[in-house]
Amino acid sequence: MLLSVVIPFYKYKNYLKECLNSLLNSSFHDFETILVLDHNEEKIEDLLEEYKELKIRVIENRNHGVASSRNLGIKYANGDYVYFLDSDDYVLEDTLSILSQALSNEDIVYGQVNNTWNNMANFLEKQNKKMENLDEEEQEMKEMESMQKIQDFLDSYPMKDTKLLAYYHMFKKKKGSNNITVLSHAYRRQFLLEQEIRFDETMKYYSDFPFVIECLDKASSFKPCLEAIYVKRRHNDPINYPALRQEEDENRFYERMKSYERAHEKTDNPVLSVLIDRKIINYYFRHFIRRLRRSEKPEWKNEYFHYFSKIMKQIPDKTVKEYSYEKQQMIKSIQEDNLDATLKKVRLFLGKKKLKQMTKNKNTMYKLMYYHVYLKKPVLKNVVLFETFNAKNYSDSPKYIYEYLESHYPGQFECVWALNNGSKPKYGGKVVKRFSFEYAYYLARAKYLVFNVRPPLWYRKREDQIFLETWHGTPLKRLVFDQEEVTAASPKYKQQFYKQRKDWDYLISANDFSTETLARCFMYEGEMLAVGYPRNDILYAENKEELALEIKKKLNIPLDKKTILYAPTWRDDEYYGKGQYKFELQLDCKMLKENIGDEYVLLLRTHQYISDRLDTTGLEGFAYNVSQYDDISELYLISDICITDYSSVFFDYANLRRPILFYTYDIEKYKNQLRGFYIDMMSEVPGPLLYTNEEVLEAIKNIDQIEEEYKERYDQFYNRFCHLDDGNASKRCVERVFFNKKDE
Ligand code: C2G
Repeated sequence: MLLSVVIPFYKYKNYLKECLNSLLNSSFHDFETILVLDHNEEKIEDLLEEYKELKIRVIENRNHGVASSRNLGIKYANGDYVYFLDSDDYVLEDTLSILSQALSNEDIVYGQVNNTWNNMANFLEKQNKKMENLDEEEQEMKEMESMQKIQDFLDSYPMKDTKLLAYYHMFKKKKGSNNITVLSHAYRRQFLLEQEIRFDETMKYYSDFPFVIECLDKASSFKPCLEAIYVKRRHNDPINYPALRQEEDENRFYERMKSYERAHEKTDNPVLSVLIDRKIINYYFRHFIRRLRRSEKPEWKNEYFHYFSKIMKQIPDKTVKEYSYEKQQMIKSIQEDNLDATLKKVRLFLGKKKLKQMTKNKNTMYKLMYYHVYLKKPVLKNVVLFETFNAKNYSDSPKYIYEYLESHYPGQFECVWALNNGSKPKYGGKVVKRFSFEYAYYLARAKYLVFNVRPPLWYRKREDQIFLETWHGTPLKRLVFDQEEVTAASPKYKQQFYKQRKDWDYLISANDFSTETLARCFMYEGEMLAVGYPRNDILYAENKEELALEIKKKLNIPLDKKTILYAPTWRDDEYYGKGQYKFELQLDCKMLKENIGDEYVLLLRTHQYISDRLDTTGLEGFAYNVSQYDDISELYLISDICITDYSSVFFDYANLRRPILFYTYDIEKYKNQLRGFYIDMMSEVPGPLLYTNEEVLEAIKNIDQIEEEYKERYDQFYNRFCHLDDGNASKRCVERVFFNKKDE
């Protein structure tokens, strides 16, 4: 047998499934799978059954820890080579096959790690997109640069052999990870056994480092196989499913130090020794000084500092001299165990760095003012800052809360709107541009903040501020902690959300379903305002016919025709860049115009994330692009039929009890790959799912029949999701938040 794949398993079965799946789909088969169960509480019999083709050998580990599990793997392996695979990572279809072709007699054949936050399907899709957008010239330049780096490295040492190249690759800094890893390489089993190389079982986090150093020291032959990609998956939910590297632990610091000491003990090789020292210095500049400066834990300035000082002291001057004068000075201070001097230099160093960053980007100067000036001034008692969809428009619940405040308590509050689209709030509220000095000022000093999405990440909640999060829809698509994969947002999304939601004093919920779902998927513990949606108050206005007429006139659309609103949502996987999503209209407007143009007009409304502009040439007098119109609630009022897909739009529109059609041409992909839903669209939504333009046309033509057909389901839906809305949600919300009144 050529290869033994050793998988230590501690927890998180879902990841393990993906890992085993990747082995099953491997194009190479001459390997054995050794699964070492380490203190496993999750039952995995079903997985063993599902992947029985892999003939997994299960070994129970009684000692615990990844180090001892891997050691057991070495002990029981039968293959010529041992390949370590963590249970939360995976290999690509051709990884093992490429690797196996490179295996001959070398002690170590080294592959390459690719870091990702995604599962295999999304990882591959992103890789494909990258390939599609690849600029060949740019790529060539990059390759040349990296070749040059290797050459420079090799030239800087007098010895010339394959070992040096292996050192280079193993020590190379990689985007997203700075650790030396045992992963992605194949180790000749006899080499490990003869040299008695094992993982240090007293270590929980950093046993890789000394292990790899010992291998590098003792191996007599190496071979590169960088095309054999190992995919290291980072956990996007460090709150509920932290990876080992994300776990908080008191012992982490000492263990890290121990790993440096052990690594040095394992080798006398001068090149390796220098490389280890550079790693230590790198840790000092990248992590240690920041902790030293900012951590509230006293250990960093006491025990940790003195301990690290001892380790730094052992680094020879020759290595220190490779660094800039300023860095050398900082290294010297810690080597002398001088805390005050170190702190002084560190403060200056980090301050300069920050200033450089700030001045490089003048646009962020307002943040400097926010932290250093505005936050230091007292909170302004009656000031309220409103923002919807990152200041993209004047709409949603904040608008209705604002208008209720202004109309019922005129002059009592100073209301400020963050708005970037030139809209003017009713009652003449003050407008500031998002991410301006004024914005930062109000963010720091307004007593009340009313937002329908999250505030900027740099926002710091003050004790006497009151934050009202209105959110922006009843959830249909899975959100935050209910989402296994986060494909659209930053990989740190869950972690950030966890922190940010602690700032919310109140969260609005539109119905009992949202109360339960939002509390769970946001892990929200603050007060839930189950008051209905302020943004839906207008749908219950007594003068809604009058209002509808005014809105139609404002939009310049025919008054004698019926109106269809098409309001789809965005797709997580179709984007140009951050927050800029693509949308290709799949609705055949031309065909609709020809068939129903005499009776209807069509309003096209893309989601606020969409940056594509719809083209309505040739559709004049029939299709109107209302994507830039501020408030979709007003559009609901003037629409006789609403067509949507997976947007929360239909939960609100149902308040009008008018017909809803679902144009769900990509439901399979959306449901399975992109998001997953909370309710069953097939059986629970208040209208038919339509997959083709012909079906949409037919449904419009037979809308009375559809209304009749879906009547019962519509009623059930209305009772479940619209039961709190009655036109007084703003009132209930304002009384609770601004006047501290509680419902009896
Ligand atoms: N919206 C709009 N026009 C569209 C789609 C949506 O104006 N074409 C507005 C509606 O007010 C809708 C809100 O944006 O309720 C949220 O849009 P969704 O399509 O539901 O998507 P998303 O922004 O991902 O929010 O809990 C709700 C979720 O957070 C969904």
